[in-house]
Amino acid sequence: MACSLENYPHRRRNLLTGEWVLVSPHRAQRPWQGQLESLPVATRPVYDPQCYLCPGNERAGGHRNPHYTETFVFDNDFAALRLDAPAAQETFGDLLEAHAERGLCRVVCFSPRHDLTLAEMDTDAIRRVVEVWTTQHAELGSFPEIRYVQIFENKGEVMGCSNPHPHGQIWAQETIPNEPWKETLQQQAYYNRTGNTLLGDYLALELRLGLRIVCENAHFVALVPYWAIWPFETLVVSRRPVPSLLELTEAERQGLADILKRLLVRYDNLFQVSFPYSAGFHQAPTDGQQHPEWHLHLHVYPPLLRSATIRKFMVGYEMLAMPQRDLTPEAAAAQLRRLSEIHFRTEPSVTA
Ligand code: H2U
Ligand code: ZN
Repeated sequence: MACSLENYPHRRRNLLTGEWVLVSPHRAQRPWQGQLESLPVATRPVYDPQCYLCPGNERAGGHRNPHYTETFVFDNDFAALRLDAPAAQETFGDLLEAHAERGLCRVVCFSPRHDLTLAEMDTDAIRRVVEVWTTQHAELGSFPEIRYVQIFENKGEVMGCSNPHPHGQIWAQETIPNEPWKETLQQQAYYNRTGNTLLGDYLALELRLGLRIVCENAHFVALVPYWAIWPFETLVVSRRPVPSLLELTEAERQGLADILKRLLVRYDNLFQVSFPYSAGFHQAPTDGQQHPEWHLHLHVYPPLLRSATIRKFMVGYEMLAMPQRDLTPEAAAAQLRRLSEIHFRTEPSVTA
């Protein structure tokens, strides 16, 4: 069953935030005379003496990286949040309000290899990154000041990533930020009403409909959400309703590495380019409360629309009114589903 509104402008509700997205399927064919953005597939050296993330190199703050061989985590030298901020606030009547925010920022190098991306690393190496995310989440979440841990990656210059060396970031802070806060409220309301997690029931429905599934394994499913905003946006959901990475079994952590590998290879294959995106986990707050309503998931927000050089811009209408998309989520899922899970840059000799 396809969406009964697929030929007409319509709006869809985002289950996780309660917000709406405008879908205009008939516009997908409109002519394009705008910017052609070039994203060359550059070949990079295995080690770059100028890179501040490569093993053994000096960083901007004067610290020197160890000669790490797998993953490496360090405190961000230009952290947006600090633990030593004073507990201060400022208000002007009920009009203006500000509060000091304490927190910590870390950088996670995924690999010593300057030339790889997560999509090009093997599943065992991705699994080690999953382990680091998990232990970092446990460590940062156990600080009494920290109520939310945001693990994310900006990949590609187009997403504002400053360095091609494969890495992600973790920002951990005193309050629950806007996006996970909206999701907390939506998930709580649903859980209180039904006793099930919102994403557990949503996933069961998507598996039954089969329209928006991209790939799956025994523990995780990658799908284009019904309410996707970005053209090829995906949501990776655990089959078992767990609040965070901390509750995953060993087999589930392996399953997460496997689904990431397969999804990211598909993305690279879509336009035969190292696919840019911002991605990150949403998990239960680390505020000392039980969060049975929370269901671990990963959002992947890639900007590309039609080719390696044509991206979706979130501008006028989106900035002023609401998110809007042309390509339907069902069409995007069908395109991603058709792709190979063998990376387009894999040399035949390497796979043999
Ligand atoms: P991006 O992934 O968005 O490019 O960020 C890389 C981070 O690395 C950025 O937050 C940090 C920047 O502050 N960084 C260091 O901590 N040390 C350095 O020597 C350079 C960059
Ligand atoms: Zn490097």
